[in-house]
Amino acid sequence: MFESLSKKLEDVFRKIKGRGLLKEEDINAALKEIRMALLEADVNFKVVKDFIDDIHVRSVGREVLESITPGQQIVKIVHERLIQLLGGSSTHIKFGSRIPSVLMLVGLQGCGKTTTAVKLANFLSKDKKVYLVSADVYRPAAVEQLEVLGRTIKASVFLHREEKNPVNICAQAVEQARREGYEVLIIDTAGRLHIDNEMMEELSKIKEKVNPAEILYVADAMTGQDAVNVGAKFNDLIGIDGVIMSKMDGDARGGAALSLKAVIGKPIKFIGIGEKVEAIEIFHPERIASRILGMGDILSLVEKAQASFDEKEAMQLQRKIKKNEFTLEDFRNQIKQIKKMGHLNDVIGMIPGMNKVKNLQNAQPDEQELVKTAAIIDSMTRKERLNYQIIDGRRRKRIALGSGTSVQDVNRLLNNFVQMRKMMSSFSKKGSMKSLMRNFPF
Ligand SMILES: Nc1nc2c(ncn2[C@@H]2O[C@H](COP(=O)(O)OP(=O)(O)OP(=O)(O)O)[C@@H](O)[C@H]2O)c(=O)[nH]1
Ligand SMILES: [Mg+2]
Repeated sequence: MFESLSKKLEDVFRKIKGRGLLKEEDINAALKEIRMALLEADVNFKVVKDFIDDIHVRSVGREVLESITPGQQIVKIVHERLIQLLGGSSTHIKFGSRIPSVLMLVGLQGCGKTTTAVKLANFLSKDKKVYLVSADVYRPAAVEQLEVLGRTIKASVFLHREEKNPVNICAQAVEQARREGYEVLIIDTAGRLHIDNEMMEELSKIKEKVNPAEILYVADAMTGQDAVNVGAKFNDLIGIDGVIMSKMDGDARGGAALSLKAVIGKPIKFIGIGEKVEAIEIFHPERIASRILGMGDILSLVEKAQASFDEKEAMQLQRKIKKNEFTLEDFRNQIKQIKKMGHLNDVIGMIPGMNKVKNLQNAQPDEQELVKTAAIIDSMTRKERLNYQIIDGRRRKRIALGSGTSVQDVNRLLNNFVQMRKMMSSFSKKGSMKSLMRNFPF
């Protein structure tokens, strides 16, 4: 699921992520591709339109275009919007105050109601006493199916071989559950091929009779937009409280999951990810969004980078460099910032332009070297840090001793620093400050 969408989005982002400068045309081109990718993933076209319009508005603002990492900013915006599209944060079942809390599963034939009822019972039984009942009197083996599946998780199933009225069956099950001290009763209802009046009437009657804490619509992810449209009808006709999206392990394109909340306004609460009774998970919008964007931990790195590369500080630094006032103290602060971001090697790929510079200077920034550099600068007096020119031979010896390095190390650092300053001021005169800033301080 989502693989194809994920791959396409990664391709789009690869093109813009490493770039320091983005024009509005670049963003529009990227958004066009994102739009195509979403439509191909079978996301509702209206949902896609709103999504793209919204991202467009957020992306072409000055904060993004003039930031030091515009591509990353756009990935972040898309990520945030995807999370929203998927419902924001995870929503749990509300059990209410009645005992037992009745959960009613509804949905079309074969969408996975019976399997989901047992999965949910298994999931909830970790801290609740759960009872199951089948209200399907139409399909001959329906009750047995629930019974057999229920037995695999040692769940109790209400049995009613004589009663043929689904509403009565459910009412009796509630009574029985109350008598036996069950906290939750899950009703597995009968499915139909299509929504019809008879089905809805029956569900309405059950609802009226048992007053469920929640009605959960089981949506078959494999059926794409149909699952969304059918869900909307269920919601209109009997009202649903949430969705359990089954068969998320299949090769569905993901459009249903991405459209449901926006179209129906009801959250996905769980996902089914296999045929086994354990194959159910709480739905986490942020995790799914990260998975769709193939980012894993990258997002937190973006945040780290943003926190460290304070825009205001960067501007101040830029002014200093222009005036050739960049000091050893500024240098040390930059090293500290880099260190704040965590392990250097993890961060390197994150800093746009870093790879380019790495090749340019043919020197991989070395964590050890950074530590050493910081130690040497720390051993200087403030006066020395603000004016490197006063650091004579005697001072160099003292600094080496204080930092546990050699005079050669101190000499090398000072030479590099002077070189760097020269390079910076020449860069800044050529007007490519922005790209230099992004490569700073290597
Ligand atoms: N791969 C996969 N298969 C699932 C999942 N959930 C259900 N299934 C399969 O889908 C098929 C139908 O599941 P059921 O639970 O019988 O569906 P139902 O909605 O109860 O069907 P009816 O009672 O006939 O309306 C079964 O073969 C299940 O094993 C899932 O999350 N992943
Ligand atoms: Mg069933």
